[in-house]
Amino acid sequence: RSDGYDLWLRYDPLPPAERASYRLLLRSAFFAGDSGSMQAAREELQRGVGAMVGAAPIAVASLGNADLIVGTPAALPALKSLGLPLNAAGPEGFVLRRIAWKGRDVIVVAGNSDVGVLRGIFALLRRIQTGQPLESLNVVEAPRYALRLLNHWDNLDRTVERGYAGQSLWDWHKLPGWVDPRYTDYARANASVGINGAVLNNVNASAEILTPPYLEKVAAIAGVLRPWGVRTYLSARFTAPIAIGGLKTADPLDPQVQRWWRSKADSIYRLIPDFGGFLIKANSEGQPGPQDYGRSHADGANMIADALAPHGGTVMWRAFIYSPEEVDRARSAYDEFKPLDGKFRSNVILQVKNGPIDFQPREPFHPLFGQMPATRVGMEVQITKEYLGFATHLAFLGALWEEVLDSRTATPRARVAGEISALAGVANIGTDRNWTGSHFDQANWYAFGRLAWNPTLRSSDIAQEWSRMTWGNDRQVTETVVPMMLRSRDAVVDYMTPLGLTHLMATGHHYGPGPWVDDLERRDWNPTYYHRATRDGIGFDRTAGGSNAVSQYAGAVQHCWSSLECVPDRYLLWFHHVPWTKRLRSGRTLWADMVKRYDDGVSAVREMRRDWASLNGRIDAERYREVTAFLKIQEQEAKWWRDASIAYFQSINGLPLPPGHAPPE
Ligand code: GCW
Repeated sequence: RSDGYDLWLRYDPLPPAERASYRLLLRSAFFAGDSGSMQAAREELQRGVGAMVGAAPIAVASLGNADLIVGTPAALPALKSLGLPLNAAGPEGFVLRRIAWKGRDVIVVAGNSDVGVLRGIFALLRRIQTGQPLESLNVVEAPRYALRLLNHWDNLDRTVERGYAGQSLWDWHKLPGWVDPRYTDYARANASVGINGAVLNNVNASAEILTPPYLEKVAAIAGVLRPWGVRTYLSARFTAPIAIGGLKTADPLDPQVQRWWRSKADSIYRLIPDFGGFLIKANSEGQPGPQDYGRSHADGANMIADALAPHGGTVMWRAFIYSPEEVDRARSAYDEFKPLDGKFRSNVILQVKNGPIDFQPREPFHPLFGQMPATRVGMEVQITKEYLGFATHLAFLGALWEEVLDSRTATPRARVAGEISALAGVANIGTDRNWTGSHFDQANWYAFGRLAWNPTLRSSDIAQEWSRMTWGNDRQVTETVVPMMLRSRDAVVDYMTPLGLTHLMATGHHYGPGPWVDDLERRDWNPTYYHRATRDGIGFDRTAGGSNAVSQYAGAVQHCWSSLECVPDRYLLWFHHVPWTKRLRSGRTLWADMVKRYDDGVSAVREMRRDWASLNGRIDAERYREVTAFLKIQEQEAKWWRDASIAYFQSINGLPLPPGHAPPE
């Protein structure tokens, strides 16, 4: 298929020589067990190997003549004698090993659970897709985080908040009577990268999702996702006891309210025994919450956590709060939640966005990471590209997430990745044939899953895997596509918000430039609030002389970012208000450097177009054409960003354009 429906699970036929060598290793397979997950594993193996190698492994009923042995020690006790490192695989991981067994060389795919085995099959298929040898296979993997979740911002009318890939996948109207086969392909894709949960509905939640008719629909989806190791979660509206329960209050300390949530949880678990839990946006952007009743975020989260606890469910309580009264929006979440450290139940995860503002092309990491030692903290990233050009701009977010996960927190060795216990990604998925609105945005879904499984993976390796699986193993294609992907996010930063600028997008939809906007009802929504440009300088002073948001960071980080000498250029105007004439590390003045970066952003996109054009004929025409057209849009809009931003800032600082700057076309 060339419409992108198959995502990275294309299983294109391999070249003849490779086919022959893989075929010898994979003629037959023995599967221990017949659970839904094992059936899924068997079918995926047969589908993948069949398509790539030309012949699917024959399922055999005895071990003796199998090339491939697949199962758990519980289902196949003989696995216990092989000395496999299954302890290191944990409940969801796997072991892949080529091993001599009874005089024959076999490939073993083992896990401690059938879902682990399924993930092992996907890992094996990925190796075949990317042309890696299996002769000395010896792998053990376990996920770094127990919760690796997609958050769908899907409304019940099938619109998707910040969705750029069509309608919501969930066809509520036809559920539960009709269960779209697409849900299975969705689950397969998630399983292939290790995503193990999905919050089905928007955090700006309608209470209706918790009514019995909707819960039956949810249960039907959960039934499809289950064998693939993906648990179902829901966003809950804090005032659901009023909206659908007939109560007069949603006060978390009110016994009737507590009872309502307990019985709601009980009825959900009767329908969905492995239900994952609730995601909650409370007292944020107009959503109701415990503070409406004079209670704290901990009171609210704990009350719902107590209702889920008997069933093993989790509450993910979002830390995304801010109000126009704050001195600085970037300070809000830390100021509110830091004093609550240690006050949350053990089945609460505080879900914190990667940066302190809002999914911008670049932000420093959120100051709550590493500073809530007595709280489980999860990171929320946005896979959908609300502030990064929607679906047409190519921006590989693996690079963004790698940067955040890798950021040093307090001590030189501590990294954000080590401070969190869950990763959530706001999904970019919809009913478009290619799922994500563009072919390259599939890479962001893929990279999210891979990093949630293993946050030490390099984004360059992830891009390489994805490119080979998606565009094929042609070396020239890989060597062109991977560098395009790796520079793409910095290009977006450069043409939208260089040097630590942030939140300059047009109002509401957040598409295109709007740095001049200054008349919104909430001051903390105006771009001028963020850039603070004057005739003399630009940037938000977050040092001790300003909002002092920098004091929320620990030790060396605080020290460095407070100082103009030490702060990296990429965060310069995030933390400092700097004169236009100040010389930067480049030797250029701030103004000249900024203009240069806008130019660089445009040039980078122009080069991406040129590089892509060199692949004409090496990629199927349908996908080639769409990417070509999207890159053209991106170049036009990169110029729009550059020209509008430079003209606006010039209208404030009155400075001439630096020499060498290409005038607007
Ligand atoms: O990024 C902002 C978005 C809102 C979103 C909010 C949030 C779901 O503009 O659309 O609402 O963040 O994360 O809650």
